[in-house]
Amino acid sequence: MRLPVYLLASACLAAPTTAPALDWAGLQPLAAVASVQRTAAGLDLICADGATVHVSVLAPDLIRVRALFAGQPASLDHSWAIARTDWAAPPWHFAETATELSLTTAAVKVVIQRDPLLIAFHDAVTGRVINADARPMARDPATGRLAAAKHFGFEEHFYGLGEKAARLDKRRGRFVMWNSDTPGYVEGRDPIYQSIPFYLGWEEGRAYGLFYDNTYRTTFDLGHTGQDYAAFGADGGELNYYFFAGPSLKQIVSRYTELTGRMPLPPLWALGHQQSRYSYYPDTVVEKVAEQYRARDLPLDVLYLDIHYMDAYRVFTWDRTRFPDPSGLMKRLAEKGLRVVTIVDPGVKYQPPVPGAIDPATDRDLASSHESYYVYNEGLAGDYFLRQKDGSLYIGEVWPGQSVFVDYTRADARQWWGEGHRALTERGVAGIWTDMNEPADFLDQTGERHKDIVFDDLGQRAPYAKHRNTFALLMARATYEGLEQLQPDRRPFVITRAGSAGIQRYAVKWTGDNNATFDSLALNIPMFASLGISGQAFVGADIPGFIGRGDGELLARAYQMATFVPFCRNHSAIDQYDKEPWRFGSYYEGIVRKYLKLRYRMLPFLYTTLEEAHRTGVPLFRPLLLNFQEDYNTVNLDDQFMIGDALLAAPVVRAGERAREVYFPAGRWYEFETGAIIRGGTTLRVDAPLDHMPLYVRGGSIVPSTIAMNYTDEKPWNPLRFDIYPDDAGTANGSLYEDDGHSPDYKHGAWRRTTLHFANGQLTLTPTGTHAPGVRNFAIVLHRAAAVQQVLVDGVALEASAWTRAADHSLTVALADNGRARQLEFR
Ligand code: MIG
Repeated sequence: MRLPVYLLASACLAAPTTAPALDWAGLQPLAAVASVQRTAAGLDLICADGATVHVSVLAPDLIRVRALFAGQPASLDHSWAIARTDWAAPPWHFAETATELSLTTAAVKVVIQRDPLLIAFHDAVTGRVINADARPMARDPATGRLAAAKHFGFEEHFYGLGEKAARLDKRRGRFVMWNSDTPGYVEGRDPIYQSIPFYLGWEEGRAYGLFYDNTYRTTFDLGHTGQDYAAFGADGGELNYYFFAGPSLKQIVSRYTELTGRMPLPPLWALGHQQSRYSYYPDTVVEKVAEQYRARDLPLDVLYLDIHYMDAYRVFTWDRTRFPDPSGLMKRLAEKGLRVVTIVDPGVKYQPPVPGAIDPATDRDLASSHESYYVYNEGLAGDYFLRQKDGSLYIGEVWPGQSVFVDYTRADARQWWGEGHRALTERGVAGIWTDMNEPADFLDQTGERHKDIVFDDLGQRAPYAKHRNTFALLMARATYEGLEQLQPDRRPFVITRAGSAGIQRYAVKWTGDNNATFDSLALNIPMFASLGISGQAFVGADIPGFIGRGDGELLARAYQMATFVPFCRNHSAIDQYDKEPWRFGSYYEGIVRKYLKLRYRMLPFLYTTLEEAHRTGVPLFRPLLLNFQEDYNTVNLDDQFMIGDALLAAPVVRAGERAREVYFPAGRWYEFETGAIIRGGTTLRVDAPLDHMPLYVRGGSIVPSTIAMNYTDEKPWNPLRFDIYPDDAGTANGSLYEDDGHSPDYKHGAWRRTTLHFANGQLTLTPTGTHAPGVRNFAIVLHRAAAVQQVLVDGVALEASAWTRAADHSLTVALADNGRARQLEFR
């Protein structure tokens, strides 16, 4: 019997790896500035050695620096990461002295020292140095290696870098970007699946961002090797970075996602609970899972089919024995309110046809493919597969055995791959799960065996070293664009493991093969928070963990945390114990049910914060620092998080723990379950029995919610509830975003936003937009309302029967939604 490969891989790769230090030997610094040319967008510095450095202004707070070293081969000024290139340079002015040049916008002053060539970014208003070169940028002419070094602040903290198995604050860390299949990773393992070369620096409350737009193997040394500098460098490509002047973290993330693109809105059901395992088959087992969910009154929106649904792992086929009638299966599941997401791996079985065999004209996905495999044949005919320098096909090994891979840098290959998903969508598949896209290869997980592969890359014939990290991005792009074409009336749902900068435009993210352990659960918080501030707002991890068995306690704690994690999916490895919510007995199942019901009640809030992330780039799952940027107590807070501006969760992430410390930033907080008030600016020890996750609402919030349900479109949001939690000044604000939940019409204005403002006992509720949610009621809940004697709606006093008081001192007013602005007064 063959051992599961991930176990083999984890056995030999389990030890945390240490990234190599940035090696300055052989690197030649840029020469001094010899002359400068002003362009519409900025400055071109010409160095004494013939190098040029382009400093361009994209926005007042966004500056691009691109160095082209002497003797460096010319390459297209093109990046697969960048979504926006049409920046209109805002006003800026230029000044020079004998030793310095400067370029000043409304936000930032870029000061360029001529000799040696050092760039410093100053706050244009205060003059404070935001960030400055510690050394001139450098390149090794022999190898093409590049490096840049910045001053490392004694009080500087670092964030971002996408998916890292590391804590929130990256200070003193060293990280490498090289997409890697790392099953069973633990804290410290580096690199893992994704490469997002974007970090944020924070010093005394003020932040900046830096995106090193380079997809080669890059290294970030954030004060690890020494405290002389924070450095970054790459094995090749260009020294090309974008500097975000800040000082607001939210503004930086917003700009970064303007540059690299924002997450399109996923369908509402993507926020529903999802169940997977490696693998559910045959179809009768899938239906049993569905039946159990409904019989047990456990919410579920999505079921996953892992690699065994395919015919011998051949992509875009179905195993006819296990799934004789996929369309029928999906129809029956749809009647239960369930959708199906199927896995799609990049490896295409290398299978030259048996002589004389021909592919059938129809139902090719269901036909026997043992003699001829249409996907291989078509790919070969189109010449879409990756080849090596000598022209031979690259043949690696993944689940189907010998396999070839697509060159997704080619538009025609992407189009073809996207179209291939028809085999799934026409049977009723609702979303696509792209796995193994680092790309994984059982023959070699390091990339060494692949180094002679050539990518078309807009005709540049670029090396593998440039494109390992873009592979998942471009495969996800092909998938997303394919789904858009196949189902123009629906929002694509694509989930990915690997990725690089810009991946959020095409796919949501789960954190791969985590462990069913408390350590792994604890790591989720800094990982999701870091992914969020690196542009990926829709993230989650396998619940309660992919590898290992876990137990009821872990399951309960994992679901408590996942209540407010965007992607909420239970999954388990092939040879592991089952992990569906009922597998550990009714006590734990009851806790899971309680929290899943809470999640569905909170859908209006989750969807509203999701839309905010789509529109602004600011993620829903947030480190406290993002909301309390000046609060030093949040710089390395790894075991609490916020959802949007309003909710603070402090899940238990340690076995056996039944109470924990919670840090409350300044202000008023409400305990979610009791409405009790907590004065912030302190750390408190709070009770956390196994059936309870400490959860709080920030005073000053208005939180939308609705009734519990078992799948997202089971019931309309009726009544729609708004909880008002006044701050110390008696004010509160909030909003609700709604649309049809599944079509792309939201892009063309088909939405409704209700804004709520509460002050001096008066609530105004103002809907805008064209989406019509239908007939329904509001339940308006004012917390700490013991003193209220009378409620007026649009100036008319309500009968006492129209409002109720609860033991937690809240007062609830029932009200029909008449589609118009409303005014409530609490006297
Ligand atoms: O080497 O498709 O991360 O979620 O169940 C294992 C089988 C390949 C890895 C994914 C995991 C999935 C599994 N895949």
